[in-house]
Amino acid sequence: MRKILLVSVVAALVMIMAACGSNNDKSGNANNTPAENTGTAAANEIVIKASNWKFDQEVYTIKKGEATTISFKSDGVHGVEIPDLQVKLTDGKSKDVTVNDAGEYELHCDIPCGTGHSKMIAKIKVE
Ligand SMILES: [Cu+2]
Repeated sequence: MRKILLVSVVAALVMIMAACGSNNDKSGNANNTPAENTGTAAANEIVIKASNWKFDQEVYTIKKGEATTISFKSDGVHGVEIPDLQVKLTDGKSKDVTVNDAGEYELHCDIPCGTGHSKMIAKIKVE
C-alpha cells in the first residue's frame, strides 16, 4: 500500500518536472532570438548629396535612438561634417550613428570649395 502511494507521488513529481522542463525550453527559445542580435547593421539610412553649392535637402531627419547609416555623395569637391555627432565624410563614405538626444544638429561642407562654400549648411533633425 505504501509502495503504491510512493510510486504515484514519484510519478506525479516526474510529470511536474517534465512540465517545468518544457516551460524552460520555451523560455530558452524566446531568449535565443538571434535574429535581432545579428541585425547589427543599421536599419535606417539617409543619403546626403552635395553639389555646387548646396546640399540636396535643408533638413535630414533621423530617428532618435535608432542606428542610422549616414551616407555622403558629392558632385564636385565637397565634404560633410556634423561636428556634434562626430561625423566627417568625403564622397562615397558613410558612418553609422545612434543619436539618443532629440534636436537639430548643424551639418556643413568642410572642404573649401569655392564661392558658395559658406552657404553649404543644412541640418540633421533627430526626433
Ligand atoms: Cu565647401
